Amino acid sequence: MLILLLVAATVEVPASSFRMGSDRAPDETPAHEVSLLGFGIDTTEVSIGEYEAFVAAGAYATPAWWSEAGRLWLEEHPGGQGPALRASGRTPDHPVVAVTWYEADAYCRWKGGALPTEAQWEQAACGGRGTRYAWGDDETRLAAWFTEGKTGQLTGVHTRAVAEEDAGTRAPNGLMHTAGNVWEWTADAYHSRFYEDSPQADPRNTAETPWRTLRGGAFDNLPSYCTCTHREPALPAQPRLTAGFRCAYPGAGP
Ligand SMILES: [Ca+2]
Repeated sequence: MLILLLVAATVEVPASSFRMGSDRAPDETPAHEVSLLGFGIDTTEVSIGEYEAFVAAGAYATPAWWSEAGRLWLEEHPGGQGPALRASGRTPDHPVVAVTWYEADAYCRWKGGALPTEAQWEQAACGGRGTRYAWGDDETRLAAWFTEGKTGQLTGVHTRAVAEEDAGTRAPNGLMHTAGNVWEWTADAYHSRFYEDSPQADPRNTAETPWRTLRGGAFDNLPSYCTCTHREPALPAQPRLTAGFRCAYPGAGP
């Protein structure tokens, strides 16, 4: 008898309020109350196989699936970084990397969703429990899970498969690899002082800044980069070997 270990495709996050941010870093302050409509979010990071299915469906030849800014980017980069760099020697069940914000955004549109806002990502990962990580505050779980890297020097793309069980680092709602593995693009423009006057309901920073926000840290980062609240600015057109994404969906999911 074949027994399959199934990972639910999406996690449903009901309408909720939670305390966003922290007092640990200037761009995470002030911690503030935020309310969100219910949404669905991918349980795992998007895998190489999932992304290449998007490519095979005509991603780079179908401008209608892209944002206006994405279409401008697409004209200059008709194939993205290519499948070899996106895979970087790994099997298709590992998280896709080397995709720009524009590509991640287009993929999520194609799936019927969008990149999660920073608030959605933070709520889904830590649920306003006030802990540093999805599972609590114990950094050693992260150290046990990521045995390579942690030097700040990128020596290779040392990810784990997106659905590989991870020694107690899942969020209580089932979300996987919010801490580490790969950074995850969010919908928000990055501004270090956004929390000082951000909207209380379903916030998303749409300001014209050069930056977008990455969340969650990657395989080569120290645990302090992998907390639920850490915010990392990144240029949307810059592909990184340490960054991927997951998608969010209106309502309960796709
Ligand atoms: Ca991650």
